[in-house]
Amino acid sequence: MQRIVVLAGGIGGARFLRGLQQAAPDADITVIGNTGDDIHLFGLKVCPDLDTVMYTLGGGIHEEQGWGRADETFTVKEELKAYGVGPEWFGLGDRDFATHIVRTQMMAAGYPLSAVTEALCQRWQPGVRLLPMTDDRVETHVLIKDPEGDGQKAVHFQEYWVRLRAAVEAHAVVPVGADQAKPAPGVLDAFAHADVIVFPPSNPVVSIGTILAVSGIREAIADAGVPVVGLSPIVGGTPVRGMADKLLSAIGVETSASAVARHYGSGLLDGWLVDTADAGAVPEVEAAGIRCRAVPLMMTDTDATARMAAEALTLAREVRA
Ligand code: FO1
Repeated sequence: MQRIVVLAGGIGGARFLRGLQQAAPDADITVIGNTGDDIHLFGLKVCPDLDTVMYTLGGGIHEEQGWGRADETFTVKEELKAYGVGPEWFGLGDRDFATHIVRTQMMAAGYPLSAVTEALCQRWQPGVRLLPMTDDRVETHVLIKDPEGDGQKAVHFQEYWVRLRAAVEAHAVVPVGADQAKPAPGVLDAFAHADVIVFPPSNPVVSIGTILAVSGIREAIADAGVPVVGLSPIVGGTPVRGMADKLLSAIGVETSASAVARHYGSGLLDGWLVDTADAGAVPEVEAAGIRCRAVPLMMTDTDATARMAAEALTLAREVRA
């Protein structure tokens, strides 16, 4: 059985995984989920990326939105608002609240996040092994221009992304705590026993970049001795979804399919898929020592996504040969 390890952020990673499951129904898939987006709200621990993967693969996601639960209601949020308790800018629905309550309760009882995630997945049966990148606390902060002065100010990633809609200038992205964090149980083992490691078209800075920042993870991938292939989240010079361009600029990387591949580098990546619109970038990526192919990369539906996933697995076989 083919063992595939996938590094995943939220919506992009989750949708890619659904295609991968269709393309490789018999594969043993382990997902290393980003937890740098996690936030504590109303005394609860919220893990947006883990939940997005779990709900998407488990059939509970709000399909159009890409995050949160289907058939959601917001009574608790309205009641909190009536008490003057915010933040109002982060939309937690009633069904979603239950997940955060269970998680927080289990963690207060001493269970690590990895064990809690496994317990939550008992209900959702996502068909993959979902591991948080770490059980330790890591929080992505974005350094922005202080709107109330001339200086700079660090805000939580969710505040930058959701409240400020990435509309303010970002100077740096810091995965606070990542260098001291240890990979969660099972993560290093998954890399060591993988047949292929995949970077889906997730955000290269705050999703994949944060996972790679956890001490030992980048090295474990580079040393795994198996093909590492990625899919570009940038098509025709713009992010397929989200605001990845803002964060790429913050870390000094151009918003192009080729620049993202070179940012990961040939020390990490063996193969890279770009969209057919970026076919011109293939020689540049190959010159950087990364095998590159141009194929359609729009995740318009699960069939199209499955074809992308199949191309990634074919590229992995090619680089192994
Ligand atoms: N994204 C939004 O744009 N607005 C929200 O109010 C919001 C709430 C939210 C609640 C739970 C959850 O799991 C995800 C949520 N997201 C929301 C998505 C999230 O902010 C980001 O898209 C990810 O963290 C980036 O991967």
